[in-house]
Amino acid sequence: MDDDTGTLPQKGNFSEWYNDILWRAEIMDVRYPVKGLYVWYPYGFAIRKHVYTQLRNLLDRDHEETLFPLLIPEQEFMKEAEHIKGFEDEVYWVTHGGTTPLEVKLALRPTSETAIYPMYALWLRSHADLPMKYYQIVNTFRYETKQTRPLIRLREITSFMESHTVHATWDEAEAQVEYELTLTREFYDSLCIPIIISKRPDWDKFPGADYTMAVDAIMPNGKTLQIGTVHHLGEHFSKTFSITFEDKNGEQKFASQTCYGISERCIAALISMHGDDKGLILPPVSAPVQAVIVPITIGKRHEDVLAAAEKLKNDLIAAGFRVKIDTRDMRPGAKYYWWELRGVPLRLELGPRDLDAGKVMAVKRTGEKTQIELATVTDEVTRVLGEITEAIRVRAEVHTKSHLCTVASMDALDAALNEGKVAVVSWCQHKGCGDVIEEKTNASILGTNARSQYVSATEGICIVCGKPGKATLVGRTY
Ligand code: 5CA
Ligand code: ZN
Repeated sequence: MDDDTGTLPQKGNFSEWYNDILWRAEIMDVRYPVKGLYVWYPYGFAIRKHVYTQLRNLLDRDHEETLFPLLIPEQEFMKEAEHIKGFEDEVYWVTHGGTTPLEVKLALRPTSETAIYPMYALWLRSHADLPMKYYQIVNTFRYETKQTRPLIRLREITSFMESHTVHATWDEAEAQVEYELTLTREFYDSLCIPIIISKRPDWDKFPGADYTMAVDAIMPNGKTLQIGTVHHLGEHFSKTFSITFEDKNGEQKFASQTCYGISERCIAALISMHGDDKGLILPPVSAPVQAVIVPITIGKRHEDVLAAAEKLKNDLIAAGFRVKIDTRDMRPGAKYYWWELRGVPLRLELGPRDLDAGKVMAVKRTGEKTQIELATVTDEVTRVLGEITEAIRVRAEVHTKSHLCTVASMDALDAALNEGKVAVVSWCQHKGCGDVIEEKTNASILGTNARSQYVSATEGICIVCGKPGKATLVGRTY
C-alpha cells in the first residue's frame, strides 16, 4: 500500500478509525461485491491464525475437533420449533442443483445444531459414551438485516467456533456451561481483553436454550460487543432429535446439552481494545511479527550491521520468536511508521554504535525505549515482550473500569449511557420493568449475575418499580 493516502483517523473517532485500520493494516478488504462478506488479507489471516491457535489449544484440553457439512436438509432444520422461529429470517437456502430444482431444500448452516444433532442421535448409545464434547471451526451464514460490519456483523461468518456437548444430566450440562466460561475467560485473558459475563434476560436467549450466558467487551466508544455465548440447551434438542442413552439401570434417558460459540468478533475486540492513534497494538501472543529488526546502515559499516542484524534475527527465530528484518530501501522513520501501524509489539534498532557497544535499542509499541545486551538477547526479548503484554493488559483494564458505573435511578442511567458508559442497575427481573429500562434509555439489558472483577454485584431496589432487584448490566450494544 502506498504512503500517500493520508493518515489514520484518531482513535477518538472510533468508527472511522476502525474502518480505516482494517485496510491500512491489511486485515480485511471490504471491497468484495457481496454485502456482509469480506476478504482476509494475508496479514489479517496471520493474526487470525495465532488467535485461533490459542482458542484451539484451550479447547483441545478436553474437547475434540470435528467437521460437519455446510448444508442442512430442510426437514432437519425445521424440527425444533423455537430454533426455527429464531433463525427463519436469517437463513440462506440452496434450492437448485444446476438448473434442476432440489427435492429437498438445503439450508446454509447459520449454526450447526440441526446438522450435528441427528448424527449425535446415531452416535450416542449408552452412558459410557458420555460426556461428548466436540467442536468445529467453520464458516456459517446469516442473512443479517442490521447494518453489516467487517469482523462484527457478517453474513458469512468465516471463523465460527462452535462447541456442542452432551451430558447425562441437566446439572452436568450446567457445570459444562461454567467450564466453557472459564475457558473463555482464559482465552480473552491471553489476548488481554477484559470481559464481563452475564446471564441474558429470557427474551434475549438463544432460540432453543434453557438459558444463555453471554460474554461482552466494552469497545472504545462505550458500546458493548457480544464476543461469545454459552447456552444450556436442556433437553430441547435431545427430545427433538432423539438423543437418548441407556443409563446404568438400563433405562432410556434424554441427554442434556450445551453449545458454545465464538466468532471473529474476538479479533474485532482485539483490534479495537488495544489500538491507538498510530495503529494496531498486538499482544505478542497474537502478533504475526513479534519483533522487527531495523538495521541502521548509514555510512561505511553497512555490511557489518547487516550481518549482525541477520545473526540477531536467526538467534531470535531459533529461540522461537516470530521475527522479521526490514532491509527495504526506505528511511528508518518510514519503516517505524509502517510496523507501528501493523501493531508489531517490539522494534529492535541496530546501528554501528549499538554494535560496538554490544547492544541493541528496543522500542516497545506501548512506548518506552531501552537498550538491551546482545549477549543475552533472547532472555531480554522474553522479558520485554512480557512487559509489553502487561502494559497492554493494564491499559485495557483501565479502559474497561472507567467505562463502568453503578447508578440508582432512571435519570442517572440515561446520563451514564449518554456519557458512553455501561451501567449496573438494580432490576426486579420482570419483563415490564425491563421494557421500561430499554425503551426509555434506548439501550439493552445485557444481563444479570454479572461475573467480573469490574462489577460489584450489589443488590438493591428495582430502578423502575422499587421492588427488590438484582444487579443488572445495561449498555448500548453493537
Ligand atoms: N449455536 C450457538 C452457539 S455455537 C450460537 O449460534 N450462538 S450465537 O448465535 O450466540 O452465536 C455465537 C457468537 O457468534 C455470538 O455470541 C457472537 O459473538 C457471534 N456472532 C453471532 N452472529 C454473528 C455475525 N453475524 N457476525 C459475527 N459474529 C456473530
Ligand atoms: Zn421492577
